[in-house]
Amino acid sequence: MKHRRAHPYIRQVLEIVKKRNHSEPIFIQAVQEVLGTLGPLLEEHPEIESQNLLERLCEPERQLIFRVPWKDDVGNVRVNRGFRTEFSSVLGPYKGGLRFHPAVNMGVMKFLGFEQTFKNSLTGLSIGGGKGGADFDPEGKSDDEVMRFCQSFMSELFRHLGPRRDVPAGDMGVGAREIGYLFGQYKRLTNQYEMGVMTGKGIGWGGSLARKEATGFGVVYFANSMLETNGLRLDGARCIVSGAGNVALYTIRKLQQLGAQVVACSDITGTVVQESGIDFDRLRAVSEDERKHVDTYAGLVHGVEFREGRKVWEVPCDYAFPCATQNELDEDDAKKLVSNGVKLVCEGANMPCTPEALAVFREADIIVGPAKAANAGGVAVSALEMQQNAGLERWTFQEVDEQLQTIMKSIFNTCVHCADKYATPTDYIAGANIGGFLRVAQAMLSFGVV
Ligand code: NDP
Ligand code: 2IT
Repeated sequence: MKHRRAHPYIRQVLEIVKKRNHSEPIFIQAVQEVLGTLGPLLEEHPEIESQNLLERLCEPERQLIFRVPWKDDVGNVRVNRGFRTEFSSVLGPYKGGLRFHPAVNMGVMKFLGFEQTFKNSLTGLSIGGGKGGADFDPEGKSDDEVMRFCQSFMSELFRHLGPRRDVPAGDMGVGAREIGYLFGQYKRLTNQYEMGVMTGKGIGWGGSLARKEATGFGVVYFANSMLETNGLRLDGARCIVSGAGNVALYTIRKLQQLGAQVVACSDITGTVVQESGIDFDRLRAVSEDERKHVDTYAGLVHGVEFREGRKVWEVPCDYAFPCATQNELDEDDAKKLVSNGVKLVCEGANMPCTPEALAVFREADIIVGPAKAANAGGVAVSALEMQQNAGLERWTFQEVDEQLQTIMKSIFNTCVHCADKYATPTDYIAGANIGGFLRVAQAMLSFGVV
């Protein structure tokens, strides 16, 4: 492995980042992972150090924290904390999803905003990086409660948004229903029908066809490029996917369309194993329509084994797709996967593998598709949604899907090119970090110290 030793400037910036963000280990993890791969650039580009680009890039442009009061169905007044990290606007308006999940805090928002900045850069499109959300738990909430929460959340956030300022979308716990309530409140407060202010909208009111499918489909397109390059195939392969939400569902869908056998998936209740292959339509209905979990799916479908509270990684497979959440795949999970013969791991979720797990994969020469490249299809199609909104256009599913494939291919080529030039040919992690960084860095240099 070339160039893994930390350069003194990188060490110095890491020390500053650790000190400044000592209560946010998850943010430090994300920064460490990126900065640890940028060393080879420093000799070729001395301006990175002389203009102190790395320290500047590790500090979000703006961070918002706000109170979100709302009333539950029995009349209690509840309070949540809302966030928006406006990380970088050098390549375009802040762009990134909103997450409603009890584990949300500023550190999580910052790690996601940081990752988003590089991811959005990799797409080649004009989108900056941001992320937001709240520590609101949608689990068990009624439709009315979710609506009131979204309205209260937007009553503060709206003043910071705009099609050329900051454009949110969905993430964990935020799908079409929430985007509808949020957009409705934005429209009411501003008295303007600004379609391009949010993405992931409903198809009838400014949404793009294929946005719902885009992240999962993109993950599989990216995996397929890695496989082809390394002389492997999806057709007939045995795959496992963690999660059963938006990204997991459409990863499963595309894997099956391309001839792979998806034998297991999971959620917070546990893992389902189905040797005959997951029944996509039933799983989609349970998860998307009914908002229920894989334990319900297991009760409905024949030939399914339900492993309560267990992770999916113990199920033997050729290729693994972590599509649930950060740090869901740790060192022990990685060792289990390797001993069961896994050949490729492609990250659908943001930062799903711990650094220790990645070290196990590196040691065992497992191909890893890094999240910021592999899951960029979602935000890429969000940018296509913005483009359609700006031009009052409506593209067919096929047109959007074709553009998605082209974008994923181009992201893969960037990763290969940068890995080849600055690391080792299959180090797609370094390739993605470097490729994403270079475009942001060049724009920052052009703008001066601002
Ligand atoms: P969803 O809320 O639709 O789904 C999340 C899924 O992960 C659910 O099935 C959830 O289960 C499961 N899950 C959450 N935590 C755990 C856990 N600790 N163990 C096992 N399962 C868990 O979110 P998305 O599918 O949208 O997002 C998934 C990941 O993909 C996130 O990391 C997100 O940031 C990332 N991502 C999403 C994009 C998008 O367009 N939506 C784009 C790019 C990345 P349960 O319902 O039981 O809690
Ligand atoms: O993590 C992500 O890339 C997303 N949640 C999608 C962001 C977006 O703006 O579509």
